[in-house]
Parts: sequence; structure tokens; C-alpha cells
Amino acid sequence: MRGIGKIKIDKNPVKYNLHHGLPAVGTWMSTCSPVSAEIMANIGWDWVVVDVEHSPVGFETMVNCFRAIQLGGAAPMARVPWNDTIWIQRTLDAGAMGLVVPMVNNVEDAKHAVSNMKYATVGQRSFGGSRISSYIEGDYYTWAQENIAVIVMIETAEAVENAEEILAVEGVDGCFIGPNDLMLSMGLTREQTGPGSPHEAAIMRVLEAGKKVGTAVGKHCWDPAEVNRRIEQGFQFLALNSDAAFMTREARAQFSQLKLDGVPRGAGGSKSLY
Ligand code: 3PY
Ligand code: MG
Repeated sequence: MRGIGKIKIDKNPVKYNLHHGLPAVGTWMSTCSPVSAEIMANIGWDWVVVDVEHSPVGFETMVNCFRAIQLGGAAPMARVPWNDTIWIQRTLDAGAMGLVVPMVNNVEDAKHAVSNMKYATVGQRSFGGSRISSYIEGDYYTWAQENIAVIVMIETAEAVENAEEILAVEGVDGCFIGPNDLMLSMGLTREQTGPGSPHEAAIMRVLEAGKKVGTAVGKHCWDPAEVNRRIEQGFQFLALNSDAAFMTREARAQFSQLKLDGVPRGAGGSKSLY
């Protein structure tokens, strides 16, 4: 007997689901930790995104997160910092099976994202292979053209206006609504979001645009009830929280149950240092 066998990558389940009317549910990595990525990937998510836009993750740590996610059986993905040719090329070469591209506001931005993520003659991605080539049957080039998921972020009022045209761009596999940036761009406060608000109306407008042109729509959600509700509404690419948020919430919830009032504590647990 030799070795434990190699994990082979077949189709990208994210892309498959999005094109077959199915949800693809995942979470976000913000802690820059491959161990955390490994734990998360084993939970059962379809995908896990390493957030390169809003976490201080380094490039090599990102690669180690991809490895851990792949080993756990979820699709390794990343949110790149910008719709930038070099970032996108390097992140795909590092083994991402799909990218979430922030701030895609119009058709030109969407075409640029697709072009960055596809090899010629469809796009301008330069051929350098990929870390995951050896896990794929056949050649990586063909696999990548068919399987890498292109997810554009709709997170401004302008992008909502242009949602139908953006989602009709050939090669866009889905969109992901960033509720926070959308709120800011609409000049709203958090209290002005939620059921019945213009913010919710904008979210639903994107969903309708996606249904009209047949492209999957998704959103970042902060609680499981919302994910369940959004699936019923027809959203597909859904993120629940992030590793940092899960850790913070659970730590706060457990910490708040401690009976520490009146118990003498060191500087770490009090404001006595300041
Ligand atoms: C936002 O809410 O703006 C996001 O980017 C969430 O991922
Ligand atoms: Mg955002």
C-alpha cells in the first residue's frame, strides 16, 4: 500500500450550483489563519472565501488558507482587494477556484473582471499554470475556463442602477451584494436599513435583475435566519458571517455568562492600566 491517495478536483461546485438554480453557501475568512480555514472548511460550507480586501492576510498565508480549505472539502475562493489584473492573475495562479471582485459598478467593470479571470481568446489572463493544476484531470487551462467562478460585487447605488446590464455580461457567474458599502453609498445609517427600507428595496431590485437575465444573486448575511430567508427568496451565493465574527460572538456570549463582578482581576481584564 502506498500513500493515502490524492484529493482530485472535479467540477467547481460553486459554479455548478449557481448555473443550476441551487444555493452555494459559504463563509468568510478574516483572521488570516490556515488553522482557522481548516476548521471552517470542515463545517460543511460549499465554499470559503479568504478576504484579501479587508484583512491583513499575506499572500503566502492566503495560499496556505487555500490548501486548508481544499483539504476540508470546500471550494477555496478569495475576495481580491480590487478589480485589478495583477491581483486577480496572482490569486488565481495561487489556487483560487473563484473570486469575488469588489465594487463592480457598471458593464465596463464587469467586462474587465471577466477578462482578468479568463485566458485568451475570451480574456487577458496570462498563462502561468496554477498551484492546483496537479489536482485536476486534464489540463488546467480548459478546467479554469469552464470552472472558475466570476462573482462581481454589487455594493453601490450606481451598481444597483446598472444591475441588469452587469448581470447580463457574458462570463459573470453571479453577483454578491455588499450590504454595508451599499448602505454607505446610499447615505443611510444602519437604523435606516432592514425590512421596508430603500436599502432592502435596492437588494430586492438586484435579485429581480438577476432573475430576469438568469444570473445568480447573493449577499453577505449576518445570521442563519437571514440565509434561510434569502434562499427562499431565490438568492444563491450566500455568505454567513466570517470566522472573526463567529469567534467574537461566541466569545462575547460565553464571557458575558461569567460571574466576575467584584472578583479581583489583573490589568488584562480591567481598565486599570489606563
Ligand atoms: C459589504 O457589506 O460592503 C461587504 O463588502 C460585505 O462583504
Ligand atoms: Mg464591501
